[in-house]
Amino acid sequence: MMKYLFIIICPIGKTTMSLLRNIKSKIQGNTKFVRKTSLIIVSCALVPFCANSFDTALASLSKSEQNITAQLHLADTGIPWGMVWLPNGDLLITLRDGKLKRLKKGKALAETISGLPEIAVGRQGGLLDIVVHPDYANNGWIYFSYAKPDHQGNKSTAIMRAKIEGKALTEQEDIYVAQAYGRKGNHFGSRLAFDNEGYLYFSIGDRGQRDKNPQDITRDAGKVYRIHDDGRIPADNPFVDNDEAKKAIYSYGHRNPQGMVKHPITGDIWTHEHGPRGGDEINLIGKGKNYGWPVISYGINYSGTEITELTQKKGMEQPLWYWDPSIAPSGMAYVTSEKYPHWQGNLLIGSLKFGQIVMVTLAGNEVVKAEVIKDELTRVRNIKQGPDGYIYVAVDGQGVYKLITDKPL
Ligand SMILES: [Ca+2]
Repeated sequence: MMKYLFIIICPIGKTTMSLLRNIKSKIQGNTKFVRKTSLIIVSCALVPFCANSFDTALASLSKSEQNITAQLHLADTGIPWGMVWLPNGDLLITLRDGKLKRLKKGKALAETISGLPEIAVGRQGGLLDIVVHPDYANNGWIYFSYAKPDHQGNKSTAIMRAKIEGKALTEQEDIYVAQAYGRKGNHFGSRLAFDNEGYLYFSIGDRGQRDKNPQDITRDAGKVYRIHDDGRIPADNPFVDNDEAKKAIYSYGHRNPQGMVKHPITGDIWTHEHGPRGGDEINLIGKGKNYGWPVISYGINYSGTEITELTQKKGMEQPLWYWDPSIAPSGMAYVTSEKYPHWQGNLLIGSLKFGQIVMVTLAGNEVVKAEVIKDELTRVRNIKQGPDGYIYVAVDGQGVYKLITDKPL
C-alpha cells in the first residue's frame, strides 16, 4: 500500500504527463511494468484530481481487454525472425536457421528462396530481420541482416541488399559489415527500418563486449546506424568529421536492440532493447545521442550482481520506458489499422520471455503504460501490421499468427 500513498499528496497543478511519470517512477521500485490491478487502483485514487485523463486511461484499459484470438496464418516449426510484405501482398519471412521464405498471397504453404549468402547459424545468430526498399515496386531491393562468418570461427552482423528473381536471391551486396567479429554467439541485434527520407537504420548489439563496444564510437557494435540505401554514409551523419569514428553510427550506448519502427506520424525511429535483468528499454533515437549502456542502466546482471550504480548521467539519454522484471522484448509494430480502433497510436511489442504481446500506450513521445493484451503464446519474436490491416505475430516453433478481436472491427 505504501507505494500508493504519494497519490494523496500529489499536487493538483501538475500536468497529466508529469503525474503519469510520477506514478511510473513510484511504481517502478517494484515493477515498472504497470499491471492492470495497480493501474486501476491508481486511476481510481486520482479521479478527483484529473478525472478526464484517467477516465480515458480506464476506458482504453477496458477496451483493450476484448478477447483476442491468435489464428494460425503460416505454420513453421523454425524461429521466424523478420517479416515484410511485398506490394503484391506476398509475405517474406526470415528464419533464424538461415532460410528465407515467401508466402504468396492467398496460399497456405510458403516457398523457400535459394542462393542465400553463407550465414553463421548458432545461438542468437543466423538470418535476422528483413525490410523492403520504400521504392521496391520500381527497384526490387530487399534488405536483411545476418550473422556473417569469417571462416575462423568468428561472426559479425552484416546488412545485405539483394533481389528476388523467381525463387532465387540475386544481385547480392553486403552494404555494411560490422567490424565486430567474435566467437561469442550473442547480441547481434538487429532490426532494420527506413525513414521518410529513405535512409536505412539498423541496430547491432554489443556482441557481448559491453565494456569495449557500446561507448566507443571508433568500434562497431552497441550502436544504431544510418546509411543510404546503397550503403553510402550520409554526409550529415553525426560523426562524419571524426576521423577515428565508424561514420555510419547514428546513436550509441546500446545493448541489444531487437525492435525498431518508424513512427508513422513523426517519422522518428523508435527502438527497444534487451537490457540486463530489469533493464529492458524503449528509446526514441536521436542523432549522435548516447543511450548509456553500460555506464547507466536500470538493470543488474542476470547473476544478481550489480553492473553500475548509475541510472542517469549528464550527456546520456534516459529510456522512455523500462521493464522490471525484464520481458525480453522482440519485434515492434505501431498500430494505425482501423481493424483495431482502440489500439491506434500504440505500440505492440513481443515478449520472448513470457510469450506475450505487450501494448504500449503513447501520448506523443511519452510512454503512458504497458499492458499485456495477449499471452500464452510461445516466444514472441516479431509483430507487424500487415497491408490488410491485421496484426501478424511470429512466434518460435509455431509460425505466424493473425490477431482477430471478438468485437466488431
Ligand atoms: Ca539506456
